[in-house]
Amino acid sequence: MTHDLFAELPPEPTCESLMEGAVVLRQFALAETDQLLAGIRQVTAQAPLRQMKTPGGHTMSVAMSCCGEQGWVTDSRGYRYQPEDPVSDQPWPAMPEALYRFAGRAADAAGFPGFEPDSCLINCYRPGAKMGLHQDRDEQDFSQPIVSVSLGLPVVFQFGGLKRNERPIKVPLAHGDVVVWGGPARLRYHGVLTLKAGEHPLTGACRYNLTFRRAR
Ligand code: MD3
Ligand code: FE
Repeated sequence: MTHDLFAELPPEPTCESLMEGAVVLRQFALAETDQLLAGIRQVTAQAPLRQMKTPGGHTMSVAMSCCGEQGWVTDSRGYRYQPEDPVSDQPWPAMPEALYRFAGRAADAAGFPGFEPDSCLINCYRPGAKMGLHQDRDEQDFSQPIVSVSLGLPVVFQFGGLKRNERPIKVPLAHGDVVVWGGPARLRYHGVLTLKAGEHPLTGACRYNLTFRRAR
C-alpha cells in the first residue's frame, strides 16, 4: 500500500503567469475567505447588489455593488466611476480595511508593489449570469493593475487579446483564486462564461468576484 503524504495537507497556494502581465495566484485568498465574505456582507447591507442597465438599455445579468472612494456604475449616460451610489445618492461604503490590505498583499505577491486601490467592485453571479468580452478602460491610469478575487462557485474565465476579434483562452477560476492584471495584460479583452447551477458551502448559488482598482 502507498501512503499519500499530501492527502491530509491543505492545498498549497501557487503562482503562475498566464500571459505577460497576468499573474494567477491560485488559492491565495483561501485562508481569508471569511474576512472577505464578511466585508462583502457589510458593504452590500449598505449598498445592496443591483443589476444595472448598460448604456444600450440591456439589464446586466451580474448584480453589482461597490465600496471605496469611487464606484463603477452604468446607466443610459454611460459607464463611469463616481463617488456616490446612485441608488442612495450617498457616498459608497468605505472599503473594509481587510479588503484593502488583502488587495495590497496580492498585488505585492504578483510584482506590483505599492498598489493603493480607491475602488472595489463586487460582482455577484447567479446561475445563468455571464459577462461578455470587454476591456476595462474607465480608469484613469492603465499603469495601475487590477486585482481580482473569485469566491464561491467556479467559473470559466475568457482571456483575449488587445482586439475583440482575437480568440480568447479559457481559464477556470475557483474559490480563493486571485488574478492580478497589469502591464501589457491590462487592456486585454476578457469575460466570463455563463455560471452553471451549483451550491457552494460558503456562498450558496453564487459566485462573487471582487475587483480592486485605482479609478482616479
Ligand atoms: C483582464 N470581472 O468586473 S475579473 C469586471 O469575474 C470583470 O467578474 C470579471 O471583468 C469577473 O470588469 C473578471 C478578472 C479581470 C478583471 C479585470 C481585467 C480580468 C481582467 C482587466 C484587464 C484584463
Ligand atoms: Fe472587466
